[in-house]
Amino acid sequence: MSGDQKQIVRPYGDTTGDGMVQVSFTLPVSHDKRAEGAAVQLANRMGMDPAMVVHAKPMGDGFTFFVVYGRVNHLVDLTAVQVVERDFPLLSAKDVNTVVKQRLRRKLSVVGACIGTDAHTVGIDAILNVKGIAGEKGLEYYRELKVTNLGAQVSVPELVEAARAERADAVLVSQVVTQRDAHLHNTREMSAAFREAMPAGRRPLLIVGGPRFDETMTDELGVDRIFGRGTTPGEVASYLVHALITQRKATA
Ligand code: B12
Repeated sequence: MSGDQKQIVRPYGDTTGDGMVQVSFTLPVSHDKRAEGAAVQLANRMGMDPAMVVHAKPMGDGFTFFVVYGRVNHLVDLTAVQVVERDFPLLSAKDVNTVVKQRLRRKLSVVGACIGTDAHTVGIDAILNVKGIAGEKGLEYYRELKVTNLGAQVSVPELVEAARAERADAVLVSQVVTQRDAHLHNTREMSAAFREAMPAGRRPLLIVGGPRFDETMTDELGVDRIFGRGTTPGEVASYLVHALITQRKATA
């Protein structure tokens, strides 16, 4: 953090430090004056005062979507913010290939899938497919990585079996749907299955990703790393090298 940056901050809307924020939500009521009043009441109870409905749109029968703009008095203490910082160096594809070739002396095997009923494959494909994302090629592009992408709606037993057959060094799971915490349940089921099926030391690195994961939950979910929205293939490849080769050798 730079020296002149404040430690305590508050939101900025029209003028510095005015505390103005904007939130959106849907209420199960038809759109009328009373519905807008209900939205303001909710915003007030959330600590926004004054609060103003700046957008309201009927969402089918009996539902209204709102955008509310208003002031909060809450402060943010930047020194108390907890996040997972990247604790490994970002490597180029060339460097990843070189380290794997020289130090592992075989291809590094990666098995990926969307598990449970989740069919949102765009995220895992962005990480694995050659096409990649954000101008970066996916892991299939890396000469020294062997990628097996199982696709959508893979069951946990199928995933464990594929990881065994491919002698996976790492298993990459994507979970996008979060309804009823499906992403958390599925991830716990997956990590428990790997722990049961394989002894410690033989277990592949377990990595999950998706836009709504809390990256600090690795221990609770029994995984080695969580990647959130905006992840790029280069970050994942660099982490694989760090966790499976560089760090492992250093601590061995
Ligand atoms: C495309 C899409 C679909 C497509 C999926 C096509 C496909 N082959 O993937 C289709 C139309 C099939 C679909 C269906 C459904 N969808 Co949909 N869908 C989306 C949408 C519009 C975009 C998702 C996407 O592709 N993002 C782009 C990728 C690149 O981003 P990403 O997934 O976040 O991935 C990045 C990171 O998260 C990370 N990452 C992700 N996974 C992994 C894994 C690893 C290992 C790593 C390292 C990193 C990583 O890296 C990626 C690259 O940066 C979202 C809304 C939105 N705008 O996000 C809704 C959304 C995800 N869908 C939603 C829903 C509800 C559904 C349905 C249930 C709808 C229905 N009633 O039928 C079905 C469920 C189908 C199923 N069985 O899963 C909801 C989920 C809500 C929730 N709370 O869970 C969303 C949020 C829409 C909404 N606002 O309601 N959907």
